[in-house]
Amino acid sequence: MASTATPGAKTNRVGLTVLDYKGSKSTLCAGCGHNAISERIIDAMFEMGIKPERVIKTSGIGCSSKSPAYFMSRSFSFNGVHGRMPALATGALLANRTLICLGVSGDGDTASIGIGQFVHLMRRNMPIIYIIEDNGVYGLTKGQFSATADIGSRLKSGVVNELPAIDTCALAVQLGATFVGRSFSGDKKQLLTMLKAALSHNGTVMLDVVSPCVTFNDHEGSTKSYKFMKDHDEPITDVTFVPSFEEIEVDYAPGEAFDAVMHDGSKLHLRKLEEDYDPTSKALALKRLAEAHERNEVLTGIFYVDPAAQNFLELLHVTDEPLATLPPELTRPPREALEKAMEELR
Ligand SMILES: Cc1ncc(C[n+]2csc(CCOP(=O)(O)OP(=O)(O)O)c2C)c(N)n1
Ligand code: SF4
Ligand SMILES: [Mg+2]
Repeated sequence: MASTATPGAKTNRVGLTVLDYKGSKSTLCAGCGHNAISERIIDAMFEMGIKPERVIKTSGIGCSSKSPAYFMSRSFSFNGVHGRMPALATGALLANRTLICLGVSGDGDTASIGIGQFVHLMRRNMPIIYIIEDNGVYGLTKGQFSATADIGSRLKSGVVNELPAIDTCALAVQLGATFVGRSFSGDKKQLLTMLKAALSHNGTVMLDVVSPCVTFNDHEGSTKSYKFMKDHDEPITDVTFVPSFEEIEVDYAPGEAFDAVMHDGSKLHLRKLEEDYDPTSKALALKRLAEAHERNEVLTGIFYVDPAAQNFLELLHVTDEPLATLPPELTRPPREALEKAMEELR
């Protein structure tokens, strides 16, 4: 579909303007971190020149899960049952492997009701970009603690969370996701770069994005507030990403950098802010995440990446031609084949 935007506006490599990536007007609260994430998704898709019609947006239930309505109206979208987005996304990708799947979830949707689906998605290395818009509460149902709320965190009412948080990044690394990072909705540059790199990855990308809920969890005593993130954000890697269609020289500092060539030829450059940090080591990623919790820091950046791992569709030898568009004679066995099979069972 051609661009519908004003003539003369800046276009990307597929001839679309940023307006072609917009969605409906947001009904979320003004200042909600989820709105900023939607904006970064629009920018990343536009800058990467992704055709909106190639994208399927999947989500569960929550303010976060409503947000796909507010970007990329021209894409496919399925707002499913609470915590069941992984099953939806898996089905869509199995039916049509040419789609780019962007899964948007919340910390409640993922780490509470959806934890069972989440863990199995992570261990399959399904090619999906899974974003948790993480505010530590169930925003849509008026701000109860979720399972990512930090121990000691306090609600406005004074209630203190006495349970330890589930670290979705540590879980994803341990279970087999091949691109795992954390960012902050208020860090435009880092989040945009991570989203662009995610679009070149051939496997599960799990991004936990701290996204303050201004209505229920942005006060003193919350560990998911704008102020807390400004004071405790500790980047572990500085991310630079050069898409395959851009020939830009990046000045790499030898010994302090990690470079990964993604499957489409794009380059992911991680400047390691700690000299001995190796983003290909699961053990190191888990150790640093655990240490960060002890130090009350929120570690951000890409913690773990494996650009060469086989994804789930490759493992299953799914046909190159999408199952959804294969002709019936290839997907439906003829009557004789069925009769022969029945005969063999007699
Ligand atoms: C099966 C089911 N159980 C419970 C609910 C109620 N419910 C709606 S949204 C939600 C939690 C949303 O929290 P989160 O995923 O963190 O999204 P946020 O609103 O914070 O962005 C709950 C428990 C529901 N809709 N369906
Ligand atoms: S209630 Fe919280 S999470 Fe929901 S839209 Fe408002 S600020 Fe965002
Ligand atoms: Mg939430």
